Amino acid sequence: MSAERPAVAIIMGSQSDWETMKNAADTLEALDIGYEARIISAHRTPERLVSFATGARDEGFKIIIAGAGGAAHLPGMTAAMTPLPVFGVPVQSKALSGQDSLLSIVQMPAGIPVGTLAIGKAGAVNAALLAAAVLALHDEEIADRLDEWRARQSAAVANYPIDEAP
Ligand code: RP5
Repeated sequence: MSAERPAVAIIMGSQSDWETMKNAADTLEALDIGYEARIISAHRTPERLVSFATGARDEGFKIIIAGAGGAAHLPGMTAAMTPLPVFGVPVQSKALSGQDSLLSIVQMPAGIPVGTLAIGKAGAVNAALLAAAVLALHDEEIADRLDEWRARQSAAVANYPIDEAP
C-alpha cells in the first residue's frame, strides 16, 4: 500500500462483510492504491455513519466503496451525505442470496447516485477496479498499473480448454 493518504475508503456494515470486501482491499493493494477499511453500520452505528460521510472528503478520501447486505442502506445513506463518488457492493445475504442487498443498493431514486456492482466477490473486485479507473484519469502511474493488471489478466486466459480433474 502507498504511504500517501488513502484515496479510497472501504466501508462495510458488519465484520461479517469483510470476507467479501477484503476482495476490494486485495485488488487495491495489487494496484498499489491506498485504502482504509472501516466498519460503519447505517442502523447499528448511525452516528458513526454521519460523522464519516460528512467528513470523508475533508479526510482526503476521493472514492468510497460501501458494502452491505440485506436491507443495505449504507451505500445510499453515505452517498446522501457526501459529494464523493460511492460504489455499492451488495453482500451475499444468507436469506435471499444477496438479491435483497442488490435491490436495496441499486434502486436509488433519482438525485443521489450509487454506482452499483455485482453481488459478492465479483462486485467487490470490480468496485476496486472502477475506483482505480476513476483515479487513473488524473494519475498516470495508476493508469499504467491498471493497464498492466488487465494485460496480466488477459495473458492468464488459456486459448483452449482442458479437462479438469473431477
Ligand atoms: C448488514 O447486515 C451488514 O452489511 C451485513 O451484511 C448484514 C448482517 O450483519 P451481521 O448480522 O452479520 O452483523 O448490516
